[in-house]
Amino acid sequence: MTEAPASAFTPRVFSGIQPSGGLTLGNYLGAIKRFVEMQGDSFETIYCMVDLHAITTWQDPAVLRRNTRELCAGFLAAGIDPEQSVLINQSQVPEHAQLGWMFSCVARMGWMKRMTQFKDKAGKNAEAASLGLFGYPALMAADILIYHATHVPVGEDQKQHLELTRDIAAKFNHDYGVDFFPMTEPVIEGAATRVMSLRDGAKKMSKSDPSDMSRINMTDDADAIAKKIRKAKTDPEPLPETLDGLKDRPEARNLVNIYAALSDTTAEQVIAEHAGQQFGTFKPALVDLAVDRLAPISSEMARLMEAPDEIDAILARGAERARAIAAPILKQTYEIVGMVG
Ligand code: AQP
Repeated sequence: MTEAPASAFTPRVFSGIQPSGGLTLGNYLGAIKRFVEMQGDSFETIYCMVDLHAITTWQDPAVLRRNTRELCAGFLAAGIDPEQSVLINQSQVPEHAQLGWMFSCVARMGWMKRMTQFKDKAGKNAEAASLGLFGYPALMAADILIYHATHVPVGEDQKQHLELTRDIAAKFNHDYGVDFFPMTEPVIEGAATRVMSLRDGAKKMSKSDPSDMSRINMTDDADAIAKKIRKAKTDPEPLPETLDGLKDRPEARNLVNIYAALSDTTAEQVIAEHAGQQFGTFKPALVDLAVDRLAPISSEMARLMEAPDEIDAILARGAERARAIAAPILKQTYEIVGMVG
């Protein structure tokens, strides 16, 4: 477990997930499972459904509402305790967007143009992408820094945005001659910081991939999980004796990483236990493990989705607790910048 180092700032964890689709195994292993592990005495923990980020690409309102509640159900079912952690949806805490605007004025165009996720998501038609999609990382910096968060557990794909968050904090502190925003540490740890598509080992597993067979959804039942793993792209070779032997075998490496993360061990240990096995043997073992770990989460999610009022009450209470931290930080930011109020 990550220990909080001594610092002038309260050790505080913030992280978020977009309700832009159903939760995937990538979101679970790269983010939510880590969020659960960071709950405890070392940190205050704040976890967020970043609905304002989701609308950087068009969302059907009814689907967005459902996805936000389902994401909250996913957090709870995976083990986030709403008493111990503050659980919120971003739009109920307006300070995120208010600080987001300030940071849009701190971040430089040149920095934003280097963001690879914008290039990936905008694709060939960048001119038609929303201004929000381009400015997204400034709002993400605000999500984190509105709480003076010191640690942010994320998957590998968010590393560049976290570097930008530090750049924004440093420039703000420098421009106004203060030591106000912390240099947030990314926490990118575990065996599955980048879970890849089950159809293409060069592509990240993603909730918006058009192929449902490319991902395991946290709402998939045992049959769907088994079918997707059985059909996952692999190669004809058996598993090697050492991890080095997986260097040029991205699909095989991905399944080993998933196995390691689900069983709370390392890829090295998985190889040590399964060396020489064909995928005809390894895949059924992975199916059993995945069903064992994921089925309780999906059935609890389904149960929670029967009680949307309970979810809404948890989010309303979370917003109250979050605003108690965020409002004074926003007020001080305004004072530093010179707003009369
Ligand atoms: N494949 C992945 N492996 C490990 N971690 C992942 N994360 C996402 N995909 C993987 C981590 O999940 C957190 C939330 O991500 P997000 O939903 O806010 O945005 P994203 O990274 O853009 O996720 P998706 O699934 O790819 O969404 P869409 O398809 O809407 O773009 C982050 O910590 C991320 O690192």
